[in-house]
Amino acid sequence: MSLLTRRWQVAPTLPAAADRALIPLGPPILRQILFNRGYADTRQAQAFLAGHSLSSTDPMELMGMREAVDRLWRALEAGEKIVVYGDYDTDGVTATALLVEALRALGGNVDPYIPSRFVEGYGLTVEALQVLQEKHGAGVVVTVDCGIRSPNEAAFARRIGLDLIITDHHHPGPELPQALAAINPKQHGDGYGYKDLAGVGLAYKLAQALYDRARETGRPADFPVERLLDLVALGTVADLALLTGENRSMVRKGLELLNRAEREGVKGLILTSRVKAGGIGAGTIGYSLGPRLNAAGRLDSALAAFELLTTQDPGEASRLAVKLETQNRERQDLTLSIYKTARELVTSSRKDAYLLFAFDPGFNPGVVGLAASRLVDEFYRPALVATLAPDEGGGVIRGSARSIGEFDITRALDECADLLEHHGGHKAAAGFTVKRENLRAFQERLEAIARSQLEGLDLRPRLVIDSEVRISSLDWALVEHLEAIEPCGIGNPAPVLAVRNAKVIAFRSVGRDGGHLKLTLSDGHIAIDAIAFRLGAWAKKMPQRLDVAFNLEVNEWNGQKNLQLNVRDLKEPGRPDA
Ligand SMILES: [Mn+2]
Repeated sequence: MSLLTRRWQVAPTLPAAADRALIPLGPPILRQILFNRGYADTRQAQAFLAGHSLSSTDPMELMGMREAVDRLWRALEAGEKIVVYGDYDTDGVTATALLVEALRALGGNVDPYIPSRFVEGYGLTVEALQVLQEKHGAGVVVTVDCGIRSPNEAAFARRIGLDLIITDHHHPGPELPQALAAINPKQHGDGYGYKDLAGVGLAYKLAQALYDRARETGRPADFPVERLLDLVALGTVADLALLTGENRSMVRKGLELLNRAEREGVKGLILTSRVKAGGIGAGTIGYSLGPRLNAAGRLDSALAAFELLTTQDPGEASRLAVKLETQNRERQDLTLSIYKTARELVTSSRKDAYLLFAFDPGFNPGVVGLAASRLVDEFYRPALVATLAPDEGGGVIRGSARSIGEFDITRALDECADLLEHHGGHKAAAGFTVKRENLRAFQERLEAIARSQLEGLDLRPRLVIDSEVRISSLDWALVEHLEAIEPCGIGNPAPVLAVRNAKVIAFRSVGRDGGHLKLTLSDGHIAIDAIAFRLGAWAKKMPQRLDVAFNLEVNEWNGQKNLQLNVRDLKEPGRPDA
Protein backbone atom coordinates (compact mmCIF):
# COMPACT_ATOMS: atom_id res chain seq x y z
CA MET A 1 0.00 0.00 0.00
CA SER A 2 1.28 3.42 -0.91
CA LEU A 3 2.62 5.59 1.90
CA LEU A 4 1.08 8.62 0.26
CA THR A 5 -2.34 10.08 0.68
CA ARG A 6 -3.76 11.50 -2.49
CA ARG A 7 -5.24 14.89 -3.03
CA TRP A 8 -8.71 14.63 -4.52
CA GLN A 9 -9.33 17.36 -6.99
CA VAL A 10 -12.85 17.53 -8.37
CA ALA A 11 -12.85 19.15 -11.81
CA PRO A 12 -14.77 22.44 -11.99
CA THR A 13 -18.34 22.11 -13.23
CA LEU A 14 -18.69 23.09 -16.85
CA PRO A 15 -20.33 26.47 -17.52
CA ALA A 16 -23.96 26.38 -18.67
CA ALA A 17 -23.12 27.72 -22.15
CA ALA A 18 -20.52 25.01 -22.76
CA ASP A 19 -22.93 22.42 -21.44
CA ARG A 20 -25.65 23.54 -23.86
CA ALA A 21 -23.22 23.38 -26.79
CA LEU A 22 -22.34 19.79 -25.95
CA ILE A 23 -25.88 18.51 -25.34
CA PRO A 24 -26.16 16.71 -28.73
CA LEU A 25 -23.07 14.64 -27.91
CA GLY A 26 -24.32 12.76 -24.87
CA PRO A 27 -25.42 12.73 -21.24
CA PRO A 28 -24.24 15.25 -18.62
CA ILE A 29 -21.41 13.05 -17.31
CA LEU A 30 -19.92 12.68 -20.81
CA ARG A 31 -20.27 16.44 -21.41
CA GLN A 32 -18.46 17.17 -18.18
CA ILE A 33 -15.63 14.79 -19.16
CA LEU A 34 -15.29 16.34 -22.62
CA PHE A 35 -15.06 19.76 -21.01
CA ASN A 36 -12.43 18.50 -18.53
CA ARG A 37 -10.37 17.21 -21.45
CA GLY A 38 -10.40 20.67 -23.02
CA TYR A 39 -13.04 20.04 -25.70
CA ALA A 40 -15.32 22.93 -24.95
CA ASP A 41 -17.07 23.45 -28.27
CA THR A 42 -19.08 21.11 -30.45
CA ARG A 43 -16.57 20.92 -33.29
CA GLN A 44 -13.61 20.07 -31.05
CA ALA A 45 -15.61 17.60 -29.01
CA GLN A 46 -17.01 15.88 -32.11
CA ALA A 47 -13.51 15.55 -33.60
CA PHE A 48 -12.25 14.11 -30.32
CA LEU A 49 -15.05 11.54 -30.09
CA ALA A 50 -14.57 10.55 -33.73
CA GLY A 51 -10.80 10.33 -33.30
CA HIS A 52 -10.12 12.97 -35.94
CA SER A 53 -7.20 15.34 -35.81
CA LEU A 54 -8.11 19.01 -36.28
CA SER A 55 -4.65 20.15 -37.36
CA SER A 56 -3.25 19.38 -40.80
CA THR A 57 -1.49 16.01 -40.99
CA ASP A 58 0.40 16.67 -44.25
CA PRO A 59 3.90 15.24 -43.61
CA MET A 60 5.44 17.84 -45.93
CA GLU A 61 4.71 20.49 -43.29
CA LEU A 62 7.46 18.99 -41.14
CA MET A 63 10.72 20.88 -41.47
CA GLY A 64 13.35 18.79 -43.26
CA MET A 65 10.82 16.36 -44.75
CA ARG A 66 11.31 17.44 -48.37
CA GLU A 67 15.10 17.05 -48.21
CA ALA A 68 14.70 13.64 -46.53
CA VAL A 69 12.23 12.36 -49.13
CA ASP A 70 14.32 13.67 -52.06
CA ARG A 71 17.42 11.91 -50.77
CA LEU A 72 15.68 8.63 -49.91
CA TRP A 73 13.94 8.66 -53.26
CA ARG A 74 17.28 8.91 -55.02
CA ALA A 75 18.55 5.99 -52.94
CA LEU A 76 15.44 3.94 -53.80
CA GLU A 77 15.82 4.59 -57.51
CA ALA A 78 19.55 3.76 -57.48
CA GLY A 79 19.20 0.66 -55.30
CA GLU A 80 21.59 2.30 -52.83
CA LYS A 81 21.90 0.76 -49.35
CA ILE A 82 19.78 2.55 -46.74
CA VAL A 83 20.23 1.83 -43.04
CA VAL A 84 17.48 2.60 -40.52
CA TYR A 85 19.20 3.39 -37.22
CA GLY A 86 16.84 2.89 -34.28
CA ASP A 87 16.70 2.61 -30.54
CA TYR A 88 16.29 -0.41 -28.28
CA ASP A 89 13.04 0.55 -26.57
CA THR A 90 9.55 -0.24 -27.88
CA ASP A 91 9.20 3.14 -29.59
CA GLY A 92 12.57 2.76 -31.30
CA VAL A 93 12.04 -0.86 -32.31
CA THR A 94 8.56 -0.27 -33.73
CA ALA A 95 9.86 2.82 -35.56
CA THR A 96 12.71 0.77 -37.04
CA ALA A 97 10.34 -2.01 -38.10
CA LEU A 98 7.94 0.52 -39.61
CA LEU A 99 10.48 2.35 -41.73
CA VAL A 100 12.27 -0.82 -42.83
CA GLU A 101 8.94 -2.34 -43.95
CA ALA A 102 7.88 0.85 -45.70
CA LEU A 103 11.16 1.19 -47.60
CA ARG A 104 11.24 -2.50 -48.50
CA ALA A 105 7.72 -2.32 -49.87
CA LEU A 106 8.96 0.51 -52.08
CA GLY A 107 11.69 -1.81 -53.37
CA GLY A 108 14.43 -0.39 -51.14
CA ASN A 109 17.70 -2.07 -50.21
CA VAL A 110 17.42 -1.63 -46.43
CA ASP A 111 19.14 -2.87 -43.28
CA PRO A 112 18.02 -2.19 -39.72
CA TYR A 113 20.56 -1.16 -37.09
CA ILE A 114 19.67 -1.10 -33.41
CA PRO A 115 22.52 -0.35 -30.99
CA SER A 116 23.05 -2.51 -27.93
CA ARG A 117 22.14 -0.92 -24.62
CA PHE A 118 25.06 -2.79 -23.06
CA VAL A 119 27.77 -2.26 -25.67
CA GLU A 120 27.04 1.15 -27.18
CA GLY A 121 24.28 2.74 -25.18
CA TYR A 122 21.57 5.04 -26.52
CA GLY A 123 21.80 6.93 -29.78
CA LEU A 124 24.23 7.51 -32.62
CA THR A 125 27.91 6.60 -32.29
CA VAL A 126 30.74 7.32 -34.71
CA GLU A 127 31.89 3.70 -34.47
CA ALA A 128 28.51 2.45 -35.66
CA LEU A 129 28.32 5.01 -38.48
CA GLN A 130 31.77 3.90 -39.67
CA VAL A 131 30.74 0.23 -39.63
CA LEU A 132 27.51 1.00 -41.49
CA GLN A 133 29.42 2.72 -44.25
CA GLU A 134 32.29 0.23 -44.51
CA LYS A 135 30.65 -3.12 -43.78
CA HIS A 136 27.02 -2.53 -44.80
CA GLY A 137 27.93 -0.26 -47.71
CA ALA A 138 25.40 2.31 -46.53
CA GLY A 139 25.03 5.51 -48.55
CA VAL A 140 22.24 6.90 -46.36
CA VAL A 141 21.49 6.40 -42.67
CA VAL A 142 18.05 7.40 -41.35
CA THR A 143 17.67 7.59 -37.59
CA VAL A 144 14.38 6.93 -35.84
CA ASP A 145 13.73 7.92 -32.20
CA CYS A 146 17.30 9.20 -31.74
CA GLY A 147 19.95 11.56 -33.08
CA ILE A 148 18.67 15.08 -32.33
CA ARG A 149 21.34 15.56 -29.65
CA SER A 150 24.20 14.14 -31.72
CA PRO A 151 25.91 17.11 -33.44
CA ASN A 152 29.36 15.48 -33.23
CA GLU A 153 28.19 12.25 -34.82
CA ALA A 154 26.41 14.22 -37.57
CA ALA A 155 29.64 16.12 -38.25
CA PHE A 156 31.47 12.80 -38.43
CA ALA A 157 28.97 11.40 -40.95
CA ARG A 158 29.46 14.49 -43.08
CA ARG A 159 33.26 14.07 -42.94
CA ILE A 160 33.15 10.49 -44.15
CA GLY A 161 30.63 11.31 -46.88
CA LEU A 162 27.72 9.42 -45.34
CA ASP A 163 24.33 11.11 -45.77
CA LEU A 164 22.51 11.28 -42.45
CA ILE A 165 18.79 11.90 -42.03
CA ILE A 166 17.62 12.37 -38.46
CA THR A 167 14.05 11.76 -37.33
CA ASP A 168 13.63 12.23 -33.60
CA HIS A 169 10.95 13.47 -31.22
CA HIS A 170 13.15 14.16 -28.19
CA HIS A 171 13.77 17.74 -27.09
CA PRO A 172 16.61 19.24 -29.14
CA GLY A 173 19.67 20.46 -27.26
CA PRO A 174 21.32 23.87 -27.73
CA GLU A 175 23.24 22.71 -30.81
CA LEU A 176 21.33 21.07 -33.66
CA PRO A 177 23.10 18.34 -35.66
CA GLN A 178 24.17 19.47 -39.12
CA ALA A 179 22.65 16.47 -40.86
CA LEU A 180 21.44 16.28 -44.45
CA ALA A 181 17.96 16.62 -42.94
CA ALA A 182 16.68 16.74 -39.37
CA ILE A 183 12.99 16.10 -38.78
CA ASN A 184 11.71 16.92 -35.31
CA PRO A 185 8.47 18.82 -34.68
CA LYS A 186 10.01 20.24 -31.49
CA GLN A 187 12.90 21.98 -33.26
CA HIS A 188 12.89 25.75 -33.54
CA GLY A 189 11.15 26.95 -36.69
CA ASP A 190 9.16 23.80 -37.34
CA GLY A 191 5.58 24.64 -38.30
CA TYR A 192 3.97 21.23 -38.02
CA GLY A 193 0.65 21.51 -36.21
CA TYR A 194 1.08 18.60 -33.81
CA LYS A 195 4.17 18.43 -31.63
CA ASP A 196 3.69 15.28 -29.58
CA LEU A 197 4.33 12.48 -32.07
CA ALA A 198 6.40 9.58 -30.71
CA GLY A 199 9.47 8.32 -32.56
CA VAL A 200 7.32 5.75 -34.35
CA GLY A 201 4.73 8.41 -35.24
CA LEU A 202 7.44 10.49 -36.85
CA ALA A 203 8.75 7.45 -38.74
CA TYR A 204 5.18 7.00 -39.97
CA LYS A 205 5.09 10.60 -41.24
CA LEU A 206 8.24 9.88 -43.26
CA ALA A 207 6.70 6.68 -44.64
CA GLN A 208 3.56 8.63 -45.55
CA ALA A 209 5.60 11.25 -47.41
CA LEU A 210 7.47 8.50 -49.30
CA TYR A 211 4.19 6.85 -50.29
CA ASP A 212 2.80 10.18 -51.44
CA ARG A 213 5.90 10.57 -53.61
CA ALA A 214 5.42 7.04 -54.94
CA ARG A 215 1.84 7.85 -55.91
CA GLU A 216 2.88 11.10 -57.60
CA THR A 217 5.57 9.37 -59.64
CA GLY A 218 3.42 6.40 -60.64
CA ARG A 219 5.46 3.93 -58.61
CA PRO A 220 2.79 2.60 -56.26
CA ALA A 221 3.80 0.33 -53.42
CA ASP A 222 2.17 -3.05 -52.99
CA PHE A 223 0.46 -2.24 -49.70
CA PRO A 224 -1.23 0.75 -48.11
CA VAL A 225 0.88 2.71 -45.64
CA GLU A 226 -2.05 2.69 -43.16
CA ARG A 227 -1.32 -0.97 -42.55
CA LEU A 228 1.70 0.14 -40.49
CA LEU A 229 -0.45 1.90 -37.89
CA ASP A 230 -0.45 -1.15 -35.61
CA LEU A 231 3.24 -0.42 -35.03
CA VAL A 232 2.44 3.25 -34.38
CA ALA A 233 -0.08 2.25 -31.71
CA LEU A 234 2.42 -0.06 -29.97
CA GLY A 235 5.28 2.46 -29.95
CA THR A 236 3.22 5.54 -29.13
CA VAL A 237 1.46 4.02 -26.12
CA ALA A 238 4.60 2.26 -24.83
CA ASP A 239 6.59 5.52 -25.06
CA LEU A 240 3.98 7.28 -22.88
CA ALA A 241 3.28 9.84 -25.60
CA LEU A 242 0.14 11.96 -25.25
CA LEU A 243 -2.99 10.21 -26.53
CA THR A 244 -4.39 13.42 -27.98
CA GLY A 245 -4.73 14.93 -31.47
CA GLU A 246 -2.97 13.02 -34.22
CA ASN A 247 -1.56 10.42 -31.79
CA ARG A 248 -5.10 9.62 -30.70
CA SER A 249 -6.34 9.20 -34.25
CA MET A 250 -3.37 6.99 -35.22
CA VAL A 251 -3.58 4.88 -32.06
CA ARG A 252 -7.31 4.29 -32.61
CA LYS A 253 -6.73 3.00 -36.12
CA GLY A 254 -3.70 1.03 -34.93
CA LEU A 255 -5.72 -0.66 -32.19
CA GLU A 256 -8.22 -1.86 -34.81
CA LEU A 257 -5.33 -3.46 -36.70
CA LEU A 258 -3.86 -4.99 -33.54
CA ASN A 259 -7.24 -6.50 -32.69
CA ARG A 260 -7.38 -8.10 -36.13
CA ALA A 261 -3.87 -9.50 -35.44
CA GLU A 262 -2.79 -9.84 -39.05
CA ARG A 263 0.88 -9.47 -38.17
CA GLU A 264 2.48 -12.82 -37.24
CA GLY A 265 4.45 -11.24 -34.39
CA VAL A 266 1.30 -9.73 -32.89
CA LYS A 267 -0.39 -13.15 -33.07
CA GLY A 268 2.60 -14.62 -31.23
CA LEU A 269 2.52 -11.94 -28.54
CA ILE A 270 -1.21 -12.35 -28.03
CA LEU A 271 -0.76 -16.08 -27.40
CA THR A 272 2.17 -15.85 -24.99
CA SER A 273 0.84 -12.86 -23.04
CA ARG A 274 -2.67 -14.34 -22.85
CA VAL A 275 -4.16 -11.12 -24.04
CA LYS A 276 -7.60 -11.41 -25.61
CA ALA A 277 -7.60 -10.73 -29.34
CA GLY A 278 -10.40 -8.26 -29.92
CA GLY A 279 -9.99 -6.80 -26.46
CA ILE A 280 -6.72 -4.92 -26.97
CA GLY A 281 -6.81 -1.32 -25.74
CA ALA A 282 -4.17 1.20 -24.82
CA GLY A 283 -3.92 -0.40 -21.37
CA THR A 284 -3.14 -3.78 -22.92
CA ILE A 285 -0.20 -2.22 -24.75
CA GLY A 286 1.00 -0.38 -21.66
CA TYR A 287 0.86 -3.34 -19.30
CA SER A 288 1.31 -6.39 -21.53
CA LEU A 289 2.52 -5.96 -25.08
CA GLY A 290 4.85 -2.96 -24.61
CA PRO A 291 6.85 -4.43 -21.70
CA ARG A 292 7.38 -7.67 -23.64
CA LEU A 293 8.69 -5.83 -26.70
CA ASN A 294 10.92 -3.77 -24.40
CA ALA A 295 12.28 -6.77 -22.49
CA ALA A 296 14.58 -7.96 -25.29
CA GLY A 297 16.53 -4.69 -25.39
CA ARG A 298 16.64 -4.44 -21.61
CA LEU A 299 18.33 -7.81 -21.13
CA ASP A 300 20.02 -8.63 -24.41
CA SER A 301 19.48 -7.40 -27.95
CA ALA A 302 16.40 -5.55 -29.16
CA LEU A 303 16.82 -7.25 -32.52
CA ALA A 304 14.65 -10.11 -31.26
CA ALA A 305 11.74 -7.66 -30.89
CA PHE A 306 12.45 -6.19 -34.33
CA GLU A 307 12.46 -9.67 -35.89
CA LEU A 308 9.26 -10.61 -34.09
CA LEU A 309 7.51 -7.57 -35.53
CA THR A 310 8.75 -8.07 -39.08
CA THR A 311 8.77 -11.85 -39.58
CA GLN A 312 6.20 -13.45 -41.86
CA ASP A 313 6.96 -16.94 -40.59
CA PRO A 314 4.46 -18.12 -37.93
CA GLY A 315 6.98 -20.58 -36.47
CA GLU A 316 9.61 -17.93 -35.99
CA ALA A 317 7.03 -15.55 -34.57
CA SER A 318 5.98 -17.99 -31.87
CA ARG A 319 9.60 -18.89 -31.06
CA LEU A 320 10.47 -15.19 -30.64
CA ALA A 321 7.31 -14.45 -28.65
CA VAL A 322 8.24 -17.23 -26.20
CA LYS A 323 11.74 -15.77 -25.91
CA LEU A 324 10.32 -12.33 -25.09
CA GLU A 325 7.96 -13.87 -22.56
CA THR A 326 10.90 -15.46 -20.71
CA GLN A 327 12.92 -12.25 -20.87
CA ASN A 328 9.97 -10.27 -19.56
CA ARG A 329 9.71 -12.52 -16.48
CA GLU A 330 13.43 -12.13 -15.89
CA ARG A 331 13.07 -8.37 -16.30
CA GLN A 332 10.31 -8.28 -13.66
CA ASP A 333 12.50 -10.12 -11.11
CA LEU A 334 15.49 -7.88 -11.81
CA THR A 335 13.41 -4.69 -11.50
CA LEU A 336 12.06 -5.78 -8.14
CA SER A 337 15.49 -6.54 -6.71
CA ILE A 338 17.06 -3.30 -7.98
CA TYR A 339 14.07 -1.30 -6.77
CA LYS A 340 14.46 -2.78 -3.28
CA THR A 341 18.16 -1.90 -3.13
CA ALA A 342 17.58 1.59 -4.55
CA ARG A 343 14.79 2.12 -2.03
CA GLU A 344 17.13 1.25 0.83
CA LEU A 345 19.76 3.63 -0.54
CA VAL A 346 17.38 6.59 -0.79
CA THR A 347 15.55 6.01 2.50
CA SER A 348 18.74 5.49 4.53
CA SER A 349 20.24 8.81 3.41
CA ARG A 350 17.63 11.53 3.93
CA LYS A 351 13.97 11.52 4.78
CA ASP A 352 13.12 15.00 3.52
CA ALA A 353 14.84 14.78 0.14
CA TYR A 354 13.37 16.69 -2.79
CA LEU A 355 15.07 14.35 -5.23
CA LEU A 356 15.99 10.67 -4.92
CA PHE A 357 19.35 9.49 -6.22
CA ALA A 358 20.49 5.86 -6.07
CA PHE A 359 23.78 4.65 -7.54
CA ASP A 360 25.10 1.11 -7.35
CA PRO A 361 27.76 -0.29 -9.70
CA GLY A 362 25.99 -3.63 -9.69
CA PHE A 363 22.62 -2.46 -11.02
CA ASN A 364 21.61 -3.85 -14.41
CA PRO A 365 21.54 -0.87 -16.79
CA GLY A 366 18.54 -2.33 -18.63
CA VAL A 367 16.08 -1.80 -15.81
CA VAL A 368 17.33 1.26 -13.88
CA GLY A 369 14.58 3.36 -15.50
CA LEU A 370 11.89 0.97 -14.29
CA ALA A 371 13.31 1.09 -10.76
CA ALA A 372 13.29 4.91 -10.93
CA SER A 373 9.62 4.83 -12.00
CA ARG A 374 8.72 2.71 -9.00
CA LEU A 375 10.49 5.14 -6.66
CA VAL A 376 8.49 8.03 -8.16
CA ASP A 377 5.28 6.04 -7.70
CA GLU A 378 6.08 5.36 -4.07
CA PHE A 379 7.55 8.70 -2.92
CA TYR A 380 6.31 11.24 -5.46
CA ARG A 381 9.73 12.80 -5.93
CA PRO A 382 11.96 12.93 -9.04
CA ALA A 383 14.17 9.83 -8.93
CA LEU A 384 17.46 8.90 -10.60
CA VAL A 385 18.87 5.38 -10.60
CA ALA A 386 22.36 4.87 -11.98
CA THR A 387 24.94 2.18 -12.55
CA LEU A 388 28.38 1.76 -14.11
CA ALA A 389 28.30 1.98 -17.89
CA PRO A 390 29.50 -1.48 -18.89
CA ASP A 391 31.17 -0.27 -22.08
CA GLU A 392 33.18 2.62 -20.66
CA GLY A 393 35.92 0.87 -18.69
CA GLY A 394 34.59 1.65 -15.21
CA GLY A 395 35.01 5.45 -15.34
CA VAL A 396 31.53 6.40 -16.45
CA ILE A 397 28.16 6.14 -14.73
CA ARG A 398 24.97 5.84 -16.69
CA GLY A 399 21.52 6.39 -15.30
CA SER A 400 17.85 6.96 -15.90
CA ALA A 401 15.66 9.64 -14.41
CA ARG A 402 11.90 9.78 -13.92
CA SER A 403 10.01 12.77 -12.63
CA ILE A 404 6.75 14.26 -11.36
CA GLY A 405 4.54 16.86 -13.02
CA GLU A 406 6.07 19.67 -10.93
CA PHE A 407 9.66 19.09 -12.14
CA ASP A 408 11.04 19.10 -15.71
CA ILE A 409 13.90 16.63 -15.37
CA THR A 410 15.45 17.22 -18.81
CA ARG A 411 15.64 20.96 -18.16
CA ALA A 412 17.28 20.24 -14.79
CA LEU A 413 19.84 18.01 -16.51
CA ASP A 414 20.46 20.81 -19.04
CA GLU A 415 21.50 22.97 -16.09
CA CYS A 416 24.10 20.32 -15.21
CA ALA A 417 25.34 19.88 -18.79
CA ASP A 418 28.92 20.94 -17.92
CA LEU A 419 29.16 17.99 -15.52
CA LEU A 420 27.62 15.41 -17.87
CA GLU A 421 28.92 13.43 -20.85
CA HIS A 422 25.51 12.93 -22.46
CA HIS A 423 21.94 13.55 -21.47
CA GLY A 424 18.51 13.95 -23.02
CA GLY A 425 14.86 13.05 -22.81
CA HIS A 426 11.50 14.52 -21.96
CA LYS A 427 9.96 16.46 -19.07
CA ALA A 428 9.09 13.28 -17.22
CA ALA A 429 11.88 10.88 -18.25
CA ALA A 430 15.51 11.21 -19.24
CA GLY A 431 18.86 9.45 -19.44
CA PHE A 432 22.37 10.65 -18.65
CA THR A 433 26.02 9.61 -18.42
CA VAL A 434 28.45 11.22 -16.00
CA LYS A 435 32.15 10.66 -15.22
CA ARG A 436 32.80 9.13 -11.82
CA GLU A 437 34.76 12.20 -10.64
CA ASN A 438 31.77 14.46 -11.42
CA LEU A 439 29.13 12.30 -9.79
CA ARG A 440 29.08 14.03 -6.42
CA ALA A 441 29.02 17.55 -7.85
CA PHE A 442 26.26 16.51 -10.27
CA GLN A 443 24.15 15.00 -7.52
CA GLU A 444 24.57 18.05 -5.28
CA ARG A 445 23.67 20.52 -8.01
CA LEU A 446 20.64 18.51 -9.03
CA GLU A 447 19.45 18.34 -5.43
CA ALA A 448 19.84 22.10 -5.14
CA ILE A 449 17.80 22.63 -8.32
CA ALA A 450 15.08 20.31 -7.03
CA ARG A 451 15.01 22.05 -3.65
CA SER A 452 14.73 25.49 -5.21
CA GLN A 453 11.80 24.41 -7.41
CA LEU A 454 9.92 22.07 -5.08
CA GLU A 455 10.39 23.56 -1.60
CA GLY A 456 7.08 24.71 -0.17
CA LEU A 457 4.93 22.77 -2.64
CA ASP A 458 2.38 20.23 -1.45
CA LEU A 459 4.05 17.20 -3.02
CA ARG A 460 1.39 14.54 -3.11
CA PRO A 461 -0.05 12.81 -6.14
CA ARG A 462 -3.33 14.30 -7.29
CA LEU A 463 -6.36 12.31 -8.25
CA VAL A 464 -8.42 14.40 -10.64
CA ILE A 465 -12.09 13.50 -10.40
CA ASP A 466 -14.04 14.19 -13.55
CA SER A 467 -17.47 14.19 -12.04
CA GLU A 468 -19.35 13.41 -8.86
CA VAL A 469 -22.18 11.00 -9.65
CA ARG A 470 -25.00 9.02 -8.07
CA ILE A 471 -24.93 5.26 -8.05
CA SER A 472 -28.26 5.32 -9.91
CA SER A 473 -26.61 7.03 -12.91
CA LEU A 474 -24.13 4.17 -13.39
CA ASP A 475 -25.72 2.12 -16.15
CA TRP A 476 -24.88 0.36 -19.42
CA ALA A 477 -25.71 3.42 -21.49
CA LEU A 478 -23.09 5.40 -19.55
CA VAL A 479 -20.51 2.65 -20.13
CA GLU A 480 -21.13 2.92 -23.87
CA HIS A 481 -20.76 6.70 -23.81
CA LEU A 482 -17.52 6.44 -21.86
CA GLU A 483 -16.10 4.02 -24.42
CA ALA A 484 -15.98 6.92 -26.89
CA ILE A 485 -13.28 8.52 -24.70
CA GLU A 486 -10.92 5.57 -25.37
CA PRO A 487 -8.05 5.05 -25.88
CA CYS A 488 -7.15 6.40 -22.46
CA GLY A 489 -3.68 6.94 -21.09
CA ILE A 490 -1.25 9.85 -20.93
CA GLY A 491 -2.97 13.16 -21.65
CA ASN A 492 -6.37 11.50 -21.78
CA PRO A 493 -6.81 9.66 -18.48
CA ALA A 494 -9.55 7.10 -17.97
CA PRO A 495 -12.53 9.02 -16.53
CA VAL A 496 -12.54 9.04 -12.73
CA LEU A 497 -15.97 9.38 -11.12
CA ALA A 498 -16.81 9.72 -7.44
CA VAL A 499 -19.78 8.79 -5.31
CA ARG A 500 -20.12 10.43 -1.90
CA ASN A 501 -21.34 8.85 1.29
CA ALA A 502 -22.07 5.42 -0.19
CA LYS A 503 -23.27 2.77 2.22
CA VAL A 504 -20.92 -0.21 2.61
CA ILE A 505 -23.22 -3.24 2.62
CA ALA A 506 -20.52 -5.91 2.31
CA PHE A 507 -16.73 -6.10 2.17
CA ARG A 508 -13.88 -8.58 2.39
CA SER A 509 -10.17 -8.53 1.69
CA VAL A 510 -9.05 -10.74 -1.20
CA GLY A 511 -5.87 -11.76 -2.98
CA ARG A 512 -2.54 -12.94 -1.64
CA ASP A 513 -1.97 -11.48 1.87
CA GLY A 514 -5.42 -9.87 1.67
CA GLY A 515 -3.90 -6.96 -0.24
CA HIS A 516 -7.03 -6.17 -2.22
CA LEU A 517 -10.58 -5.40 -1.25
CA LYS A 518 -13.99 -6.38 -2.58
CA LEU A 519 -16.95 -4.20 -1.69
CA THR A 520 -20.64 -3.88 -2.28
CA LEU A 521 -21.88 -0.31 -2.10
CA SER A 522 -25.37 1.10 -2.09
CA ASP A 523 -27.26 4.38 -2.21
CA GLY A 524 -30.11 2.82 -0.26
CA HIS A 525 -31.88 1.55 -3.39
CA ILE A 526 -29.31 0.21 -5.83
CA ALA A 527 -26.26 -1.91 -4.98
CA ILE A 528 -23.09 -2.13 -7.05
CA ASP A 529 -19.89 -4.17 -6.72
CA ALA A 530 -16.44 -2.68 -6.42
CA ILE A 531 -12.87 -3.96 -6.48
CA ALA A 532 -10.12 -1.97 -4.76
CA PHE A 533 -6.61 -3.10 -5.62
CA ARG A 534 -3.90 -2.56 -2.98
CA LEU A 535 -6.46 -1.13 -0.54
CA GLY A 536 -6.97 -4.34 1.46
CA ALA A 537 -5.90 -2.63 4.70
CA TRP A 538 -9.28 -0.85 4.82
CA ALA A 539 -10.89 -4.17 5.77
CA LYS A 540 -9.44 -3.80 9.28
CA LYS A 541 -11.26 -0.55 10.04
CA MET A 542 -14.09 -0.25 7.53
CA PRO A 543 -16.42 2.68 8.17
CA GLN A 544 -20.16 2.31 7.50
CA ARG A 545 -20.04 4.85 4.70
CA LEU A 546 -17.38 5.84 2.14
CA ASP A 547 -16.49 8.40 -0.48
CA VAL A 548 -15.32 6.35 -3.45
CA ALA A 549 -13.30 7.49 -6.49
CA PHE A 550 -13.36 4.95 -9.31
CA ASN A 551 -13.25 4.02 -12.97
CA LEU A 552 -16.49 2.46 -14.20
CA GLU A 553 -15.76 -0.95 -15.72
CA VAL A 554 -17.39 -4.04 -17.09
CA ASN A 555 -16.40 -7.20 -15.23
CA GLU A 556 -16.71 -10.39 -17.24
CA TRP A 557 -16.81 -13.57 -15.22
CA ASN A 558 -18.19 -17.00 -16.09
CA GLY A 559 -19.81 -15.59 -19.21
CA GLN A 560 -21.65 -12.98 -17.10
CA LYS A 561 -21.11 -9.26 -17.59
CA ASN A 562 -21.55 -6.91 -14.66
CA LEU A 563 -20.87 -3.26 -13.98
CA GLN A 564 -18.10 -2.80 -11.45
CA LEU A 565 -16.33 0.10 -9.81
CA ASN A 566 -12.57 -0.16 -10.11
CA VAL A 567 -11.67 1.86 -7.02
CA ARG A 568 -8.87 4.40 -7.33
CA ASP A 569 -9.12 5.77 -3.79
CA LEU A 570 -11.27 5.64 -0.68
CA LYS A 571 -11.98 8.30 1.90
CA GLU A 572 -14.14 8.65 4.97
CA PRO A 573 -17.06 10.99 4.21
CA GLY A 574 -16.58 14.45 5.65
CA ARG A 575 -12.78 14.30 5.59
CA PRO A 576 -11.43 17.06 3.35
CA ASP A 577 -10.58 16.15 -0.25
CA ALA A 578 -7.14 17.72 -0.17
MN1 LIG B 1 10.79 7.59 -28.13
